[in-house]
Amino acid sequence: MFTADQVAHYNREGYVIYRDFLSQEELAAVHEEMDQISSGNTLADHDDTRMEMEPNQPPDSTLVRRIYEPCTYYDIFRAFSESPRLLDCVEQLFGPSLMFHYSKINMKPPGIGSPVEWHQDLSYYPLTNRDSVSILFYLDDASIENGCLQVLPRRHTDPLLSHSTEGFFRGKVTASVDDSDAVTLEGNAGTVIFMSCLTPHASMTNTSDKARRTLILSYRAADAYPIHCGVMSNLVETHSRIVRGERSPVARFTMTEFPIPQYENQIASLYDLQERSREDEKENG
Ligand SMILES: O=C(O)CCC(=O)C(=O)O
Repeated sequence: MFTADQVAHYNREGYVIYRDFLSQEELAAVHEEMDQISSGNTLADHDDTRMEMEPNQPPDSTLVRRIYEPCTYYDIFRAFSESPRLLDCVEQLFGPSLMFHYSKINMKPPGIGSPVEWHQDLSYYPLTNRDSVSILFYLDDASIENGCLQVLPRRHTDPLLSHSTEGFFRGKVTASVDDSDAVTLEGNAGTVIFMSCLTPHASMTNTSDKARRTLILSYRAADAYPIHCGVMSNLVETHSRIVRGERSPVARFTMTEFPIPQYENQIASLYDLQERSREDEKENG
């Protein structure tokens, strides 16, 4: 459970840190499962329905960038997504009826791990209200050098920032970002960060020789319904399920308008969208 101060911090700042949430035993079990999932996959030959590889490595190299939807495909993570200890915290934020939304593991391997530019998660999946949280579990010690999370505090009550140019979704904030008050969230393995879906966040390339793996789970209030905007909604909703309380008979609206992400070519991951956008910016000066 959160303390009252932690809940107040989340509501005021748009994020809160919970240190030592995971035990050493839980971390060891999760590490073993991740090793098994990744094993045998190379850039040239991998299961692209389950994972994305780091692109800048030789074809026979094995660095995974992201594991897709672990809480759908692997029992250990699914059990985790339904653990009362975790849901008690989410209930303190959004009340008794909760939907699990999606999950992923970002691997940020040593020396190469891709950067993540400033973005707000809600830009990817329009909802009728803002009661959605992204929960990041550090599975390794996370520092500036290996690309820990950075957040912009107290922006989660503002309108959503633009993530599009020329009518197309770029997967990152496209206006200039004032990051002078960015907070760097270093933490030991086992630390968990609860972050509003509207809190802008980013992380740098992993320049160290240490991995920075992070499990990310998203939940929302049961009355935060998805606004349907094509294939992407279908993809993300495949994984959603009620994990506590009841389905809501009504959708609660707190937004009068919501920008719909339009994909230029085909649906792409955050990494691909941001990479493409960086290349376009270079080409166009
Ligand atoms: O892995 C990270 O550092 C941040 C990831 C993130 O923001 C995302 O995958 O949406």
